[in-house]
Amino acid sequence: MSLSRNLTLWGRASSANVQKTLWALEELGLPYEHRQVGGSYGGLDDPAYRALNPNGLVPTLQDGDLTVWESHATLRYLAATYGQETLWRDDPRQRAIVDQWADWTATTFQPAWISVFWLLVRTPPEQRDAKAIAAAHARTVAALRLLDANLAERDFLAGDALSYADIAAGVALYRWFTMEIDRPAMPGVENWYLRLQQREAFRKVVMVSYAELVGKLAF
Ligand SMILES: N[C@@H](CCC(=O)N[C@@H](CS)C(=O)NCC(=O)O)C(=O)O
Repeated sequence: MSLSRNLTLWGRASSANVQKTLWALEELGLPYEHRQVGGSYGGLDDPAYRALNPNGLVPTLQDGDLTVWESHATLRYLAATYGQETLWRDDPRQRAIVDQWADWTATTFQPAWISVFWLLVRTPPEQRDAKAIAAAHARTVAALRLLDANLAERDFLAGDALSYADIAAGVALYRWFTMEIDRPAMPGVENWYLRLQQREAFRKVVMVSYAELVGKLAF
């Protein structure tokens, strides 16, 4: 396997999906160049960016002559290439569980919590829809209860060590625990959040202000 270690990450640091890739890069101690695009930085419609990512969103990761987009694909790539002893799981039976939580995050958990964030934080107060917020909040709590039950049995989503599934799902936590919402007690999730806060990469990348997103529906 060639380890080119010529990494460039494209995407604004305030994006939850970009934070996944950033967290993995930091967790693995990899050197990388960070190019802020998207949001108020713009640039996603530039032909040069579209040539890298025809989907026109962030993040996009380059490693030498490889370009990959979709945040979870970037996580899997970084984990498989640089995190064999840490974020990756070689045993297909263990990896199946990591993938289960990562894919569930993409299809179920993230759409729920991101909806709460959009409806509550990104939507200006006068445009907020209380019924829609309540419905998204209920979906998020239901998803968190699955995480909570799983985390009652183990320290991290797929066992006793961090995997890329914890990164995929864990980027939600700072926002969940700082939004003005009801939070039913969930000791498994709360202890997981405390455990993640002990990691420098999590504090640096995820526990950052989202003030620039408040009341902004434009991107
Ligand atoms: N499924 C994609 C979603 C990417 C996505 O929705 N990115 C958002 C930011 S979180 C984006 O690019 N928004 C436009 C912008 O930031 O200007 C992934 O996981 O990478």
